[in-house]
Amino acid sequence: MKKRRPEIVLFTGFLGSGKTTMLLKTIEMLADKEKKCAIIINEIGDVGIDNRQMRKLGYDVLDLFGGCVCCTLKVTLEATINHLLNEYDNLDYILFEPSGMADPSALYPAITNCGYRENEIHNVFIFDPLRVDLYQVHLNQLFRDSLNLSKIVVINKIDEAPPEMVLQAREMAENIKPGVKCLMMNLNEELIPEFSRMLISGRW
Ligand SMILES: Nc1nc2c(ncn2[C@@H]2O[C@H](COP(=O)(O)OP(=O)(O)OP(=O)(O)O)[C@@H](O)[C@H]2O)c(=O)[nH]1
Ligand SMILES: [Mg+2]
Repeated sequence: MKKRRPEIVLFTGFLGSGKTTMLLKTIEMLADKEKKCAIIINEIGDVGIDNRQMRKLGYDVLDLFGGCVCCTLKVTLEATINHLLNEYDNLDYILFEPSGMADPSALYPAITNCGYRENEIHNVFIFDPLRVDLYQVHLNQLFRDSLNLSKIVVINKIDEAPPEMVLQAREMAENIKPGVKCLMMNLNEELIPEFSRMLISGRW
């Protein structure tokens, strides 16, 4: 009997916001819970993903990394997701980090073409509070569009950003999307339990 489809989680956010850091923390947490993950990554930034790092995360994840599961998007996203769905019947999660320059809405058709409904796409928007000015001015439209598609906002770098900037980031998100769930995190530490619970339970 075929298992249900893997959950699909997108880590969106602008260049350098913390997508890869969050993704690595997430794999680590999921590997601890013996979940099987595939990663699709668009671009390797300054925090690279390599097999050595993966080896630390335990055999199950490493096993998947032996193949082509950690792909750059040489082929289209749609083909990559279909490949994962066809080749692996034991995947629990597909984690995807698009490029920080990508408009997330452009990615949705590829995912829905693979049989996911739009509301099944768990889009986590990573909002670096040190960049509020940039988002307010130059990237405002992209910010609005990204935020509107996201299921939750992670305001990270709370160890570096002064509290007033964190608050400003939160207010900015809430102004655009009233009621949006904002989780504050220092991604150099553990993910906060609330996020882990959402991911594991599938209730976002
Ligand atoms: N202090 C601190 N640094 C963070 C946090 N989150 C991410 N960083 C740092 O921010 C920098 C960029 O993080 P990445 O995870 O590479 O960001 P990205 O969004 O993947 O970047 P691109 O893929 O290049 O767009 C790295 O030096 C991270 O260590 C955080 O919560 N606190
Ligand atoms: Mg990255």
